[in-house]
Amino acid sequence: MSKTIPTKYQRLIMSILICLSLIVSPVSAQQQGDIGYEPTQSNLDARTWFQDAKFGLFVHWGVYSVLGKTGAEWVMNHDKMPISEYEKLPPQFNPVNFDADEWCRMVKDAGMKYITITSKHHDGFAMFDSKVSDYDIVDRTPYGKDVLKMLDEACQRHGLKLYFYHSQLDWHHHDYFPRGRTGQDYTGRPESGNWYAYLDYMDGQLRELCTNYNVSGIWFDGMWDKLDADWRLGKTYKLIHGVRSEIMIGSNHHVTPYPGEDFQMFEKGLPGKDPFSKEGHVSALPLETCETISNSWGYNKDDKNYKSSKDLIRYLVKAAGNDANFLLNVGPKPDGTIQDEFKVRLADMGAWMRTNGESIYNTRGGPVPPQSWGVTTHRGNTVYLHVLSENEKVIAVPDLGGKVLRARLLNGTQVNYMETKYGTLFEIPEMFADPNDTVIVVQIDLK
Ligand code: FHN
Repeated sequence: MSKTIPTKYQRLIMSILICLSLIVSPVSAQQQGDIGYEPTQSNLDARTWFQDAKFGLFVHWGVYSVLGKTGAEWVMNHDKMPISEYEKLPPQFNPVNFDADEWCRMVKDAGMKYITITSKHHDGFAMFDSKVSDYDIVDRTPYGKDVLKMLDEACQRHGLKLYFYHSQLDWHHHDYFPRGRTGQDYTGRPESGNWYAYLDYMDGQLRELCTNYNVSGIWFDGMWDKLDADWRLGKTYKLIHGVRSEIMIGSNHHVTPYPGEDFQMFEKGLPGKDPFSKEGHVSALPLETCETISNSWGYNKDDKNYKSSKDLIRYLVKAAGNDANFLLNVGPKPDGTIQDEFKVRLADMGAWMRTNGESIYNTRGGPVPPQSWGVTTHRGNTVYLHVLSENEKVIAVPDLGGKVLRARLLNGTQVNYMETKYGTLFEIPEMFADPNDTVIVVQIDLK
């Protein structure tokens, strides 16, 4: 019932297939990732922790928040701002109200276990104290402090794990050349550059992030800008795992994971059903789906399209029912605070998780695939039926993998059921139905 890491045999087959593909593929071996990668036990343990954690906060925060307008973190490309214009933003970025402990308290109250925050987005601006560039928060803003270091220390105080979103795509660096689909002529960069010098620069910042911070994973994004380029993934992935093998690597490239990647993410959709996947392939790696509360990742004061707390709770439940984590995003304001519309929804999710978290945390998806009435999660011989369709009186559940021994609600209320040769019928206790998600706890006698 639980998702398995590919066996050595499966990995060997995968490596052979990748090597065969290199014979016909012009892209270098490096592009194919860290061929022959074998996760260490500490990395496998990190994957298990991640899968048990289920729920995290995504944070898109950068100098673009100063404008806080349509385009948000894409405003440079959206408004075709030349670098000379965009570089007027860092001197205006002064998040004097940033309180890392307050963020961590909000995250824990929401029932989240980790934070994934932008160390560098496509604009190329480093939200940490980098020594390989002065285009960073310490050297270019009046605030002058390393917010990632402050957040790292707060996460350790509050028992949260920290992951960094790092953009491989860079609209500022002159050596990001040839250009990809974005960050074209408007930036004012010369029509020349040394691509491998850019990758060395990117690897230099990744080494800083993996060495100087207690980071648990790197969430790459932006390869899609020029997917056929030689991204030298093997070297980068070896660098990261060489610092600490348990640092998990994921990349939002929307194609089948490459060797060296430790988890697979999906954006704005459940695994294999998101609008971006080119191959729709769901791997055997730990899975995560990410979504916004409004329609914007970065701060956009004009975006009032907030999803309801109910929809967000159900998204978390459906993610768990698809064996995936839910990474829910906020875009902090330029002063370092998080808007009330986001905080109230996170608080609502935390209240629901305090009552129902047993059916989410430390579970895996299934045993039955998503149904018309909802999804299931399980832990050992306990199966949780998440009834999402409202006003159901009875639901029919296919084979649960064993005889049903008893069924109840999380509040202990007995649930009547009848086993048939087609599966089991469960009666929903009407007075205790939860419009967000009615959870039925089923103990089964594992065959
Ligand atoms: O271009 C980025 C976007 O700004 C945001 O970071 C999302 C989050 O997953 N990823 C890319 C769009 O697919």
